[in-house]
Amino acid sequence: MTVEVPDTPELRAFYERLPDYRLAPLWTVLSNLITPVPRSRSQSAHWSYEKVRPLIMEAGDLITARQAERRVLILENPGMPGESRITETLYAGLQLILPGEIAPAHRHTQSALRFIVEGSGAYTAVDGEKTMMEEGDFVITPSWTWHDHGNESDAPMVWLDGLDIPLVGMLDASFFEKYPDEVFPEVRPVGDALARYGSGLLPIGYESHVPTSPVFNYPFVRTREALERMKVANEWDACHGLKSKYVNPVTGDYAMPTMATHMQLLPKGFETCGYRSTDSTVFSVAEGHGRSQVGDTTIDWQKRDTFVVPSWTEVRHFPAEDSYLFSFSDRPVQEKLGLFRELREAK
Ligand code: 1HN
Repeated sequence: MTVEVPDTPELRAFYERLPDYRLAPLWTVLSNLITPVPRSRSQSAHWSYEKVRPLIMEAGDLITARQAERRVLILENPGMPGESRITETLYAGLQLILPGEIAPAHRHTQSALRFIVEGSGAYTAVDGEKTMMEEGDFVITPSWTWHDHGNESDAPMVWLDGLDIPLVGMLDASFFEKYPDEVFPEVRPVGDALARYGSGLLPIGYESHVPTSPVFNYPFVRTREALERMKVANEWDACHGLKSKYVNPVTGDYAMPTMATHMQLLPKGFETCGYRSTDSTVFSVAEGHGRSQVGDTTIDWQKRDTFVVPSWTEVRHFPAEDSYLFSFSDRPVQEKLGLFRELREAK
């Protein structure tokens, strides 16, 4: 039974008196506050790397990494222009670091992930440990860790940044500090974390006191090798192909507390079934090309492109060749709060 909210002169006069008391009627806004299904402000959107790369390089001519602190072009969801967000809860951007440049050390409570889109051999340092980055690597800077980036190679490097900025903003929990020097002192050798924590081993007595994985680079060569080996079993998920989550080896949980990260392999000619979930998801094409149907929008994607699928919008993928898709979303948060829902098309 639907009852219309009445609109009378008496009610209108009543509403006008309420703001003086810092009050407002619920019944005029209730249907917008509590919707029967997610009514996402996010829209599906696609950033072709071919189209945005010239603008990123132009930014490289106009401002240095040092001047900008981070030289990034933000990927703004067209449903929320000016809000520096790609989904309701997440920020994304494409960051450029040119040969010889340094992006100075700082730390913040927002967690950050990097997915390397172009280039080879630049580094990110986290709390004094460098990791060299290659295309397709997934790199983490955990909340409140000192981090700086540098490019000691002879070519530009571009990566996709994913941060939980809007989520942390919503919780009013943002803290930020600059390190007094440009770079944080190097205290451990390159590769230490991966050897120590990412080799199917953990040092005896090791206890983690943070919710983020101690492995802060998941190299694409390893991820790809794992999925290529799994591929021979031919056990494809109808909606996802072969999709694996990046895990924290200490807990088996997602690698980051606020953002889920996955790599999926879709074989050439596979057509995924319709899938929707409450976690708006950002995809970056690590390899291959194809098409995705996102609600009413068709997206033709290629290697290095980024696209976003809003909450509760049906997605289907049609890879034209064997394709690797990296993706991230706020799924861990939703799961921990008991909010995550998904729906697979009945076949
Ligand atoms: C940040 O620290 C990085 O460290 C990138 O590379 C993007 C966007 C907003 C705030 C901090 C980085 C960022 C950021």
